[in-house]
This record gives sequence, C-alpha cells and structure tokens, in this order.
Amino acid sequence: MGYKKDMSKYENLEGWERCGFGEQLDRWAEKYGERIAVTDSEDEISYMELKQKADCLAAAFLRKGILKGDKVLVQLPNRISFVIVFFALSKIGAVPIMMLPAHREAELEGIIELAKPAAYIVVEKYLGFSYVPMANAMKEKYSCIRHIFVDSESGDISGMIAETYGENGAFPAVDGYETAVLLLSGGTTGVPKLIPRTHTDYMYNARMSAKRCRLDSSDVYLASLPVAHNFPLCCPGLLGTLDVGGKVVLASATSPDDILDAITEEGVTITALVPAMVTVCMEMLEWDEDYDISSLRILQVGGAMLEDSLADKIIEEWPCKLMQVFGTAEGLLSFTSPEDEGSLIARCQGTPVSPADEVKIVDEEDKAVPEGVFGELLSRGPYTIDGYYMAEEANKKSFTSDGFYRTGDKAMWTKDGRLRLGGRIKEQINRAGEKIMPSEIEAYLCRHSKIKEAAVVGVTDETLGNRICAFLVTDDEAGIDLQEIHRFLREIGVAAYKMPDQIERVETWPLTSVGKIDKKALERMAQEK
Ligand code: J2J
Repeated sequence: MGYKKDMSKYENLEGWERCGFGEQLDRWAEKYGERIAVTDSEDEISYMELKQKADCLAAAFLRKGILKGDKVLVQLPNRISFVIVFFALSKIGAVPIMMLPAHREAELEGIIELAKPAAYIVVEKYLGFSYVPMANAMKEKYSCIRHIFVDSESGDISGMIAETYGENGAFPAVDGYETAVLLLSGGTTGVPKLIPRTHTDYMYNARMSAKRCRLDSSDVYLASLPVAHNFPLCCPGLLGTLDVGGKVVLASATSPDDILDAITEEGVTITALVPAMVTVCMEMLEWDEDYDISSLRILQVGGAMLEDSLADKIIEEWPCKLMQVFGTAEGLLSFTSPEDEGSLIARCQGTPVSPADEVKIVDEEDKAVPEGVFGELLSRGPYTIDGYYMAEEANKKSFTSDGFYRTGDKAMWTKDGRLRLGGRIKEQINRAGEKIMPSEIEAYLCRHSKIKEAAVVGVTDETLGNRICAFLVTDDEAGIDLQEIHRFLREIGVAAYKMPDQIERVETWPLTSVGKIDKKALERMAQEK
C-alpha cells in the first residue's frame, strides 16, 4: 500500500462538503424547483422533475437487486437519461463506470475484467450503432453482469421510472467519502485504468471550476463533448452548472453545426471544446453567417495543446473570453481566469483551481526545476486521486511515494506564476482530445495474421493535434492497406477514434542506443511522408 490521502485535511476548504450526489440533487430540487435543469435535443427537465425521476429509478434499481457498492457500466450519449441514471445510481451508492459511446468490445472487456460490474446500461441505438447485441454478448461472456438496462423509446429506463412513480424508497446511506464514479484514464500502459472519484472530491472539483468561471444561475452550459468525459461532466460541466442552478444543454453529437446551432438557439453562455473542434467551428462560422454566438461569455478550450496562433485567433474573433483549461480526469485542473489579460491567456494554462492544490515541476530525479524550465508536472491535493482503482503495480509508477500524481506532462512555471504545458513526457497519443495508448493499438494490430510486429506513434497534425501512424512489419509481400486494418480493428471491437490514420511498412526498426524501437525516428519518418 502506498500513500493514502487524508481527507480530513481538507474539511475547512470552502466548497468541501461530506455529502453524496444524491443528497446534493435533493437540495438543488428544493432550491431551484421548477427551473429547467437540463435540455437535450428532444426534451427538457426541471430540477424537481430530475429529483423525482432519479428517486423513481433509484427505487427501481434497488428492486431489481442493484446493491450499494455495485459497479455499473454506463454507456449513454448526451441525453437527459444519462443525468437521471447518474443521480439514481448515486442515490443508492452504486458506482457508474463512465464508458464512452464510442467504446466497443475490446475496451469493454478490459474494464469488465478489472471492475466486475453488476449491470450494464446502454442506449438502444446511437449514431447508427445498436448497443443491445454488444451488451448481450458481454453478459453472456461475463457472469458478473446480472442485468442489462436499455435506454430506448419504449424501454427499460423510462418503464422503470414509471413503475415506481410516487414510491418513496428508503435508500442506503451514502457517505461523501465513498467512491461516486469511476472515470476512464487515458493511461500510458496497455492495461486500462479506472479513476475512483469520491462524491465529496468530485463536487469540490465542480465547485472550484464553477468559481473560476464565475458561473451563476443565469448561465447556460453547453455539453457537446461526450458527457462521460471529466471535462463536460465536472469542470464545471454538468455538475458544476447544476450546483449553481444554471441550465445544461446536452448536444447529441460533437459536430460543428450541432454546437453552433445549440449556441444560437439556447443562448449558451459557456461551453467546453477541444482545440480540434474550435478549428472546425471557426471554419463553419466563416462561411455561414446565420449563426449567432453573441450570448457566449466563456469558451473553455482544453484537453490537448492549444497552439499559440489558434489561441490568438480565438481571442481576436470570438465575442467572449477564452479560458485555457488544463485538466486531468485524475484530478488536477488549471484554468486561466476571465480577468486575465488576453496576451496572458493566449500563452498559458493559468493556475490550479484550488488553493489547496500542490503542484511540483521536477526533473528526471524528481528535483524541482527553476521557473522557465520544462519538467514533469506532479500534483497532489483535495481532488486529485492517490491511486487508480485496484492497480497496486501501476500506482507505484504513476504516483510518488508521498502521493503526488505523475501526470506525464511537460510543464513549466512562467515568470508571472502561471503554468504552461509543453507536450508529453510519457508516451501517449492525443487525437483531437481523445487519449490513446500506443501499446494498446500495437497489441490489437499484432492479432492480425499478416502483421508480425507493430509500432504506433502520434504524428503532429494540423487539425487533430496528433494523428495515429502505425508502422508495420508484415510477412506478406502484397502488404496490407489502411482499409483492411480498419475493417480488422472494427471486427475485433475497437473504438473508431483509435483507428490508425496512416500506416507505413518497414523491414527493420530504427533503434535507440539501448536497443529499443526509436519512436522519435518513426515520428520523423511519418511526418516526412
Ligand atoms: C495540453 N494538454 C492537455 C491542455 C489536457 C478538462 C480538460 C481536459 C481534460 C482531459 C479534463 C491540456 N494542454 N490544456 O479531464 O477536466 C492532456 C494532458 C493531460 C491529459 C488528461 C478536464 N488539457 N491535456 O483531457 O484525463 O496530457 O483529461 O495529462 O482525458 O490531457 O487527459 P484526460
């Protein structure tokens, strides 16, 4: 056992509250009543209704045998049912695992083997994909999954809510220091990792983010990234907006027209995007003048390196404040402030959102580096985890002995005391904000009969940040093309965002002085093609 965080250390912090999300929702319902809490492309729901429906669904989950502490895979897109499910599970102390709609069998299997979920909640169909056969196959293969609940027009979730309507279930007591949610980590190794966040630390995360954004009940927050991601869920996202009595708009897909339509129609005041999305939205705005984004107060941009030139362009062209957001699902958040000068916002990722965040930037020997020098960013604090879920070995690598999380990111302190990120130290591909472990893709590729060896690298790409390039040693003269690789990866159930964008065949590997595959050399080779 490594370092264990002492939660009592944080009890005097403003915004720190030992309370579950279920109880938070009850208070919000009392305070904000009939105000609209959430809208999606089909419906809207008030705070009071949200509480009532979450109560009904919680009672139904209990009745079906979901117990406190059970893990539940949740794979729902951005729609109101996601929010009801989240709070219903919170109310009974069951723990949602935040799968993305893009995940397929390969990702699910890793997570199921790790967390042994008791149930799996899926949408019936989304973006042309039917989830029920996949869910059934998982239930068939893994006996831990006792239930599948389907969110459909006619189906389970709404039926379960209707069935228990008006029932006032007694729910198990939930302590704020218990795990509220398991988030997925981008990770740097081949094994999937889950991030356990407690009710208290996650609410604190939302509140400190909301405070930095000066969020209040007049705000309309647009979630266009998949809301299972930490950024739109809690930074301040859905949870931070509900806490202040604002309105959350859930966009059903992350496309520029959906985003710009929602901003125009809903009077959105704040939204969160990854740099790649900002670029396409700007292109769209250039040739379609019907959009009106004048309601925007803050545009949060994070999840991947924001080029200086794009930051300057946003500041010049968007009618709102740019907020640079450096975030990790493991905890640490660092944002610029709405009051900062534009020139400063454009060149840094601000300061940690909590006064109790401890941040260190260190060299290879874990010694602090001076201002202006890049090193690895480490963090510890009230809402940063002290370990991944059930991952003792991985934790030894990802945390220092005194509990600092090693982000694997290169960062420096600027002369005005701000953080500036400078890319990755540890291997990880960041494709339009989605994190991809090269070793995971390499393992999938090696399952193909024609592929003998594979090395995957992230290559700098103007729109995506990184594109995925796979170098292959094959035993087939005729070779293998990108289409065949995609078909194969789809067949074995790999999420679409992990598909290589480029493949290159090699006969031999360039090697480093210690005899490892020289990935820097591969990156250069891929770039030149
Ligand atoms: C460079 N790299 C960044 C930034 C994250 C808000 C925003 C993003 C995430 C997120 C999040 C970056 N510049 N501004 O959880 O709440 C890269 C770093 C980091 C990794 C974390 C949030 N903002 N990154 O992206 O857990 O490499 O969280 O370590 O998915 O994204 O990824 P993730």
